[in-house]
Amino acid sequence: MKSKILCLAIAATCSVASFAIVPQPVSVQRNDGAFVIKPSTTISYTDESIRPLVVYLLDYVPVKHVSKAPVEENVIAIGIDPKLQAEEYRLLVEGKRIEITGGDYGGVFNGIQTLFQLMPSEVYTRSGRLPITVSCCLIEDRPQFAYRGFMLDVARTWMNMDKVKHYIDILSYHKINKLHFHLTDDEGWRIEIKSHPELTQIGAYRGGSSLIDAVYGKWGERYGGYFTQQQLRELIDYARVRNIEIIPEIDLPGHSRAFARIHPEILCDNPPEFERRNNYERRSAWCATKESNYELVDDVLKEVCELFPSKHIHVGGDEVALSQWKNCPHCMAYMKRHGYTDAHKLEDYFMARVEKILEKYGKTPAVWNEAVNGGDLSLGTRVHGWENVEECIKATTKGYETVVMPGKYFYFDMRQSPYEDGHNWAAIFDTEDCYSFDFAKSGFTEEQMKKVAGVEATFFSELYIAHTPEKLDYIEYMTFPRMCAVSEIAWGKNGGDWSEFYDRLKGKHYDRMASMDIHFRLNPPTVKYEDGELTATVDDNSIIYYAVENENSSTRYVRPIKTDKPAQYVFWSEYRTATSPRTAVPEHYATLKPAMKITSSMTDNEAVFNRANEYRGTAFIHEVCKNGDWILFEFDKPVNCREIEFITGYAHIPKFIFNSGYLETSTDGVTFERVAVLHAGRAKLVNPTQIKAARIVSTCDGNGTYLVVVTPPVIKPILQ
Ligand code: TNX
Repeated sequence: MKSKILCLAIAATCSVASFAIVPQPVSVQRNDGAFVIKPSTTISYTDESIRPLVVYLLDYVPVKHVSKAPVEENVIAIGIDPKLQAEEYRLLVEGKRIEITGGDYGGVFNGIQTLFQLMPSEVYTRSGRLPITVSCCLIEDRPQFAYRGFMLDVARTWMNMDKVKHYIDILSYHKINKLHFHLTDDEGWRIEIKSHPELTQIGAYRGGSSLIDAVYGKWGERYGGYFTQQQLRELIDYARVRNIEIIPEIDLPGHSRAFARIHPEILCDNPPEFERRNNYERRSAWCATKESNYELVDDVLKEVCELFPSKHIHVGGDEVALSQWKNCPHCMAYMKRHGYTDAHKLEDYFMARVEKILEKYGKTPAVWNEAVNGGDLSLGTRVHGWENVEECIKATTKGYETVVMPGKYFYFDMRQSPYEDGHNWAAIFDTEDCYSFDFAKSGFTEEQMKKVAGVEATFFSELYIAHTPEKLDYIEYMTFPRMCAVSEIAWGKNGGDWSEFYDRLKGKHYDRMASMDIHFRLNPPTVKYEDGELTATVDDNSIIYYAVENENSSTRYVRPIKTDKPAQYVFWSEYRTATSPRTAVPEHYATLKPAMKITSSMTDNEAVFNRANEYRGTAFIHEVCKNGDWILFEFDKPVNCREIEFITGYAHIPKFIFNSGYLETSTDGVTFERVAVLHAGRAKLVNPTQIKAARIVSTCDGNGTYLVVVTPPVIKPILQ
């Protein structure tokens, strides 16, 4: 007799966990028995519009037969039922057949993704192995939000076609349906504009002979790339098959330094001292009042609108440096004529002109939240609320369709624990923090929720230009599994139960992600020191390794380590394609703060260094470094330690550094000896003795930015 276990997704202790589907479906009923997909199985379809999904499915499940006529048995039947909602689906697995019925194309696609998650994870490797056994079940499912997005910043870190396609694949496996494509920014222009080939000829490359400043250690080398319109069409089609709409972004009127290096005439007519410092062009915004600027914007947007089928075109509107407009005679005169006292009004004016251009080409703007501060944009505009929750709520209250993406939960360029690389301006947050996002607890009312289009996660990549060459797997480490959490929120989970979700993640989804070839992040091991023994544990199936600090080794951890110096051990774990950050007992991170004084050839203003001298934080030197510039650290008493690291730039943000240079030290404060070259703006000495002074010397002219940051040296005590 067949026993049926009714199992709604909300019930905690049912067999849903054994399917461990991400994002979790609305309802799952598990039945006895299984369907076996064999080479002889047929894929049948009802409707020409879903024919691309047959081709898609065959790539993962290469059965021998396809039929447009109905087939009764040994079949995977896909079809559309208009009674279901957009993107809704019903997946029925019985002993004789599998049936996927979607409300539309997207619904069928979503059903196929859920079917994949009922299979062994190898399905994602497309190795073509059959038979595949699928447990019988009935899954009925639909998304809460029509907008489930991810933003990829290819302007700062160049990614080629294969990488973007890989991203489209892995996002679509998580039922993400919008790719916000950040194509232009200060550091690069990545979209071919046929009427202005110079934009990509020059703007797509940094360094070497390019007008675009190199960033971080690639001075002599011209590097980068761009998408031709033909390639973009290919990506649009590739994404469309996978139920993803690509929404391009041309960031205006700020974040336009790359454009302005090629067309300086777009900038305001600022006084010369305002424009440049040591050859560094400070201005990045289009002048709001030059009429010719709107013609240029029109040239660009015309081609963008022709190319991309999306109704919305993202036109930026974030972080406009208003000081440029406030110091421009034309902008000031315009403000005076119109009685404006606030320069934000000029942004409203600029964006309203852009909206008119889009309208002409049948499109609607999407913008970052600052662009609707004044409220001149029409209510058809879609707002991306990024600064914080309040800005999202404000936009919904004004009546704008809003994509909720406050940095605190959705910005994956934020580091995930204190000692990892990455920004921290919004928060330091990991997958668990991300999963805790809750609309109601964040203050959204029911009325405001009606204006929420959905959620979006981002990866802004300006920090990862730092890695040589651009380390794309680092982006995956930053993105997954946080993206899995966002996929659940986007699908409908609100303030979900972390431990239930984490069980699904590590139970099955880690294997899926590994088979998807995602280089994701694991939680770090928990490290404890008790009774002379160091132990490390993990809460997943990963393998633990350890190393003695500053030794180039890696040993598998199998049993507690007896030691009287626990602080020198660092631990991490690995699982297939995934890795955790390194971690250690708290004493490992303890530092000494001996009295010292910092001076530099770049400034004689001692106050600049006060914070750093007292180890309360960083010092900002508002100069561009030149070859031979130095920063001198003088200690009141000679320092002995097990490790000392001298750092230019922020410790966890590889920018504002001496791009190249060396470190010299002195035991008497008078004679110096060169002891190390800078790597990534820093140099570390192990077991140094009697350091009375140290000097970092630049061998580069400029660092691609307008300042140098000095972080106090990190000094680790000798272990007793
Ligand atoms: C703010 S988000 C920006 C980006 C940066 C990001 C870094 C937004 C609209 N502007 O230009 O890359 O912070 O987290």
